[in-house]
Amino acid sequence: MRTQVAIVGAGPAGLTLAHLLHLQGIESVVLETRSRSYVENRVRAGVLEQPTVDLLREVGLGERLDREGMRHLGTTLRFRDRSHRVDFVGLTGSTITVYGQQEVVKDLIAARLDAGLPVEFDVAETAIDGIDGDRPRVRYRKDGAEHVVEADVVAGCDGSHGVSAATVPTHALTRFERTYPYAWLGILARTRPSSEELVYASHDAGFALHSMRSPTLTRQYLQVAPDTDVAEWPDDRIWAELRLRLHDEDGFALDEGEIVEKGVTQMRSLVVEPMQHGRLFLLGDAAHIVPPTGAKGMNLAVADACVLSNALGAFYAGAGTARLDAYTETCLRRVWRAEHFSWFMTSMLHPPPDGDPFERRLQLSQLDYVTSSAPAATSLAENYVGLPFARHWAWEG
Ligand code: RFL
Ligand code: PHB
Repeated sequence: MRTQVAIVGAGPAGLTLAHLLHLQGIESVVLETRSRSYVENRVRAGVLEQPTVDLLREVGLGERLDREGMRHLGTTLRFRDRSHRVDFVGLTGSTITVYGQQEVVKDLIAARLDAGLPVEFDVAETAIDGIDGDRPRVRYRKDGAEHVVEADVVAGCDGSHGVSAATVPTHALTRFERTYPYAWLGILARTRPSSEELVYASHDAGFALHSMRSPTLTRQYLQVAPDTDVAEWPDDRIWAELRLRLHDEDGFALDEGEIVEKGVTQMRSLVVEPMQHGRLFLLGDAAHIVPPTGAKGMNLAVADACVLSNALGAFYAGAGTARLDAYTETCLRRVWRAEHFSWFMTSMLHPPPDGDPFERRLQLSQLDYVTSSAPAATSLAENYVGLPFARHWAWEG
């Protein structure tokens, strides 16, 4: 099989890229190890930045997002039992939209299938070769048969455990990495949200986040030890800990309901540089990981897809490889800003597991500052709602 762009992975990065390429008349093949129903039901991120929402609308994916997405004008930071609102609209003029990642993925898959373009689900043994030449290939197995896709370019959108980054010779990539001494226990619960906006709580007993997916479904997280086994967390213990950590002196009342999903997520920061090698480009979690506290991961994946599709648009329009050559540099500016913001939010909100009182006082001072100083609050809000991403479509000349 021959195509222009072979895309490995059907998460937000790969599916957004395929959609943006199609709009520019560029052909692609999308290969995904999991089934369609698995990727459409995988519970992950929930916050879309303003620039992500703007892009999705601009490329015809705004209809259900505008109907079902929950637009939030601000968020609450809670510490020392007091709530402090960060007014995104007042400080920046922008908002965020709560809309599950799997809903974005469903919309992207539907758009692709509606255009009569397939996604190859359930592929196995994906392997990439020839990235140093101008005819890279992706091999895979499906239904017992071997397949080969030959392309001009391979887009590695296969997340943090994929094969793409591992295809690049180790001496050609540098990894910048940090792990944190805690993890998140996440739940989905059938109950109405207890607050109109997200609540980030930094309690001495640990961090907690109250979030949501719909008017009847909440998504909530607790800081736990990295080696936590969910079996140690029966429902009663989870609700007791959420009540303790989310408490505020104004009487925040936490609604409880059936917990329909529980999982532990490790907290990690990682960037690989460069984000390209020969004809292979890395996007999204394949190139960088952020801890979820800044709600940036899915947004970065969409931003990378936007940059690469713009560069490929210029390349196929005969403008040469300058934009492709600049892919890493263009993406990394935004990536490192999001890495810093995610690290900053994470470090400010999670009390140190070793109980270090000096560090805890620094955190409380920083929380006090970002909720009482307008310039500090504006900086937090500007990063949270998302900085604009550069885009330039081939069709705009
Ligand atoms: P994905 O979504 O992991 O997609 C990669 C896809 O590649 C497939 N794959 C392969 N396919 C073919 N061949 C192979 N060899 C393959 N190996 C893997 C996988 O099956 C998968 O379908 O990466 P992508 O597209 O880069 O998207 C990144 C986002 O998924 C991720 O950054 C976010 O979910 C992170 N994240 C959040 N991001 C936000 O923007 N806002 C949030 O509020 C937010 N909250 C979160 C999060 C991630 C979390 N977890 C579970 C890690 C909250 C949590 C708890
Ligand atoms: C979520 O709703 O899953 C969510 C919200 C905000 C975050 C992380 C996750 O910072």
